[in-house]
Amino acid sequence: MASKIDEKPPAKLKPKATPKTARPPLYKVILLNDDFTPREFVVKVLEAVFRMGESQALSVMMTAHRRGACVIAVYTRDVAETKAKEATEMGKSKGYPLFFTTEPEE
Ligand code: TYC
Repeated sequence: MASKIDEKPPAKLKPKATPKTARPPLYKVILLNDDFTPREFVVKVLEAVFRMGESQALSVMMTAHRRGACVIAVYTRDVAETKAKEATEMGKSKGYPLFFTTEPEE
């Protein structure tokens, strides 16, 4: 009777070209400052589209206001682009130049 000890070790598997653990590339959504969109409206958009609480939305809006831009969140490419477009559209529908862009994360 063959004992466990005599069994051949499992054949080595070829490593996959893309390992199972690979994560999809992520994209930042960035809020750009402008001189016309009312602060309260920017806060509303951040709450509605990016599910922020009021205090986080206020602090993100003020960072963009003071520094010119603020990274809001990181998502897969599709989600980042959809949210940036939706948020930009909310401003556009009110005649504001509010703008959200996306950029790949390093
Ligand atoms: N700078 C705008 C104002 O003073 C407010 C604002 C803040 C607009 C952040 C855009 O991303 C922005 N009314």
